[in-house]
Amino acid sequence: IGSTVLGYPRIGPNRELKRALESYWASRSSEAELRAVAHQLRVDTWRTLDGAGLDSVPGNTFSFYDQVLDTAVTFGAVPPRYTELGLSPLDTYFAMARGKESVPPLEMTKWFDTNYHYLVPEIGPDTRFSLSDRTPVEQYREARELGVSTRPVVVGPLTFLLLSKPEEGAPASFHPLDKLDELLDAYAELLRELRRAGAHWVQLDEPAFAADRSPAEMEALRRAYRGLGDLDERPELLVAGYFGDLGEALEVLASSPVEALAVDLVAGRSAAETVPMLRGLRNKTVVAGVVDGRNIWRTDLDAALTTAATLLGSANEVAVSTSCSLLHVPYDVEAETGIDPQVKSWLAFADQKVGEVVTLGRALREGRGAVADELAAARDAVTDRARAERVRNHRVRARLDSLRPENARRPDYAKRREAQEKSLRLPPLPTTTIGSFPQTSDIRTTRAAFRSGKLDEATYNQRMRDEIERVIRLQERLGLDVLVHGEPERNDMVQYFSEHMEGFAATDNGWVQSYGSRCVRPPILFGDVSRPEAITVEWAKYANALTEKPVKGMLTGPVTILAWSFVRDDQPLADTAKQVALAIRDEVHDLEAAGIRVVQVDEPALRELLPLRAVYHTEYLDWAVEAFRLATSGISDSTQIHTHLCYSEFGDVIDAIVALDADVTSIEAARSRMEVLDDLNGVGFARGVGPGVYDIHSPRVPDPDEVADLVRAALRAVPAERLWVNPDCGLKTRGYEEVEAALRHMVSAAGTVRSSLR
Ligand code: THG
Ligand code: ZN
Repeated sequence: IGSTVLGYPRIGPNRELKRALESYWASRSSEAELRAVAHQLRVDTWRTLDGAGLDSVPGNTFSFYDQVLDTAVTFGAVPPRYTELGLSPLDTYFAMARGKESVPPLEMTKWFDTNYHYLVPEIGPDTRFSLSDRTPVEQYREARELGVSTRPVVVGPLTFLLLSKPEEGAPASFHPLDKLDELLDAYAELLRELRRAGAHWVQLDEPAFAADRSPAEMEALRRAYRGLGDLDERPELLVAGYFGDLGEALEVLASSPVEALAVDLVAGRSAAETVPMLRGLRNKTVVAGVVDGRNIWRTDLDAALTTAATLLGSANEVAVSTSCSLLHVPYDVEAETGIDPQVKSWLAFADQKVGEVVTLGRALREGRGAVADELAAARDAVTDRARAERVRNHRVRARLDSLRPENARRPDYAKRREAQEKSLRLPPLPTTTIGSFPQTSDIRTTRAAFRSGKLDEATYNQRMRDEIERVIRLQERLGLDVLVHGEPERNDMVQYFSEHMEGFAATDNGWVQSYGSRCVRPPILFGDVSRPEAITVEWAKYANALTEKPVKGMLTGPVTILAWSFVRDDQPLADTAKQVALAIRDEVHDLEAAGIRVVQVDEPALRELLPLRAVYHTEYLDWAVEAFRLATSGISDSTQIHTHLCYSEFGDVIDAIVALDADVTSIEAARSRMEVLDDLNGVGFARGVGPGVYDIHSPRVPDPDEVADLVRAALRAVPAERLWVNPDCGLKTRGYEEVEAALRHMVSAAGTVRSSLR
C-alpha cells in the first residue's frame, strides 16, 4: 500500500457536483448531464491522486449524495415506500435522500463527531440483502480504463448495520445486527465481483468501533471478518478504523484473516503505543494514519515519521495515510487568495495532505535524505507557526489567567426570576421565535452585493434596517411577546461571528460537504480569540428602539463556534473555548448596556462535540458548560438569558443542559410530542423551557388546535409560569407565507390556552 489516503472530497473543487445536482433536481438538466459531471469529477480525482504519486489510490469515493445511502442501495436495503414510487434507480436514490411529496426521506444524522451528515438506513426482519447495484465495480472498471487500479472503499458491514435503525413496525427485540449473516453474503458477492474485475485491494471502513461497543458487537466484528477473510475469491482487505483509538476492536481485527489495518494515529494517538503489541500483525500491513484528515494544519512531518517508525518491525509492512477520509477538508489551499500569506503557509487542505502522505511514504521507503527538502519546508512552517506573534494575544492570555470560578456563575435562579418578571412583565405562556426570519432572495442578493463591493455601506445598512423594521412590524402584528430582529445581516452564524473576531481566518472557497449538495465553509481558528468591537449591538439596538416589546439579542455560543470551525491543534480545546466565551461575554455585556433585556446564546452543537467514548464525556461537558456560563455571567439579574438547542434526544447531555443555568431553554419537541419535558423533569430542570410547538423542518402549517393541544400537553409537565411557546428552530430556510400563517396559529393557540388558565 505504501502511501495512500482513506478518502477524498467529491463535491468538486468549485462545487461542480452541488450545481449539477441542484440543476437536475430542479429539472433544469438531464440525468445524462448530471452523470457526465459526476464522471468528470471522478476522472479528475483519479488523475490527481495517481498523478501526485500515491502508491494506492482509493476508489468509489464518489457519491451522488452520501456513502451510507450508497451502501444501502448497493446491498438492496431500499424500503418499499421508495421502490413503490416506480422511479428510475437514480430518482429512487434521490427519493430516499430527499423524499417526495407523499413520502418522507430517510432520517439524516451526524457522521460520528464530524459536521458531515449521513442518511440512516432502515432495516427490518424482512429486508432482503443482495448485491443490487454494482456501482463500486463499475467505478473500479472506469478507473482501470484510465490506467488507475483503485482500491474501492465501502462502508464496512458492521458500521453499516450499527448506523442503521430498525424499520418502523419491526418487533421491539429486532436489531439490524440480527441480519449480519445475510448481509455478509452480499458483501461476499461484491468482493468476488471486484476481484474478478481485477481489484487487488478493497477498503472496508469500520469507524463505528471508535465508539464504545458491547461484547456482542465485538463478537459480531470477529465473526464478520473471520468470514470475509476466509472467502476464497476476494481482493486483499484493508479494514479502516478512524475517528479514535479502536482499542479492543484492533485486537479483534489483528487476529482476523484480513491483510491490512488502517489506524487513526491523530484522533486515536494512544493507538501508537498499543499497535506494536498487537498479536497477529506479523503478516499484515499497518496503514499509519499520521496526517490529520479532519483539520487543515500542515503536518509536522518529522513527528509523523517518528510515529510511523515506531510501528516498523511490528508488522510486515508499514504504510502511511491520512487519519480518515479527506472528505472533511476543502480541496486546495492554493485556491485561497484572501488568507494572510503567513497563516496560509501553515495550512494544508486535501491536495496538500496528499502531497504530505507521498513525502512520508518516500521517507519511509528511501530514507529521510530522499525528501530532505520537503521535510525541511514542513519543519520551517511548523516552527514559524509555533513562534508566530500573531497567534498570541497577551491581553487575552492575561484575562484568562485572572478568571475565577465566580466569573462563570450567576446568582440564584429565584432571584433572577423575580428581577426578570419585574423588568419584562410578560404574560404566562410568552410567545417568541428562535431568531432568524426567512432569508429572501432579495436579502441574499443585497448581502452578496455589499460583500463584493457593488453596494456601499450606507445603502447596505439602510436595506438591512428596512428589513429589520419589516420583521419587527410583522411580529407586532402577529402579537408575539418577545421579538427578534430576524438576522438578515447573517449568512451562516458561525461564519458571521468569526468574521468579526480576531484569531480567525475566512476562506473564499474552503467548502466542505455537510450533507447532499449542501456545504459549509468552516472558519480557521488560528490564534488567540478576541472581539475588537461590538458585533451585533447596532442591529439589536435599532430593532429595540422600534418597539415597546422586548427584543432578544441573538448570539452563538462558544461550543458551537468551535464545533463548526477548524480549530487549533496547539492548545487544548477547552482553552480555546474559554477565549471564544470571553469574546461572546463582551458582546452580552454590550447588548445589556445598550438596553437589551433578553439575550439568547445558541448552542445547537453542544451535543455534536460529545466524545465518542463515554470515558471522555464528563471532561468535555465540564468545559463546554463552563464556557457557556462564562459567556453568560457577570450581568444583571434582570437580564434574561435564553439558549437554543437543535435536538430533542438529549440522552447523554441532559445534565449538562441543566448545568448551563440558562433562564430559558428552547428545544425541538414538536416531532417528539413533548416527551422531552418529562426527561427534563426527571433531572430536576426547573427553569423556563420552550419546547418547539411546530416543526419548521417541514413546510406544513399546523392548525391552531393542533398547536393548542401541544401546549396543553406541555402544561402537564411544566407549570404555565415556566412554559414558553415557540417554533422548533430558526425560520431562515422557510418562506414568508407559511411562516406568517404558522406564527399566527401559534400565537392564537397560546392565547386560547392562556385564557383557559384563569
Ligand atoms: N452552520 C454550520 N455548520 C452546520 C450548520 C450551520 N452544521 C450542522 C448543520 N447546520 C448543517 N446544516 C446545513 C444547512 C444548510 C447548509 C449547510 C449546512 C447550506 N449551505 C449553503 C449551500 O451549500 O448552498 C451555503 C451557505 C453559504 O453560502 O454560506 O445551505 O448552520 N457552519
Ligand atoms: Zn435549532
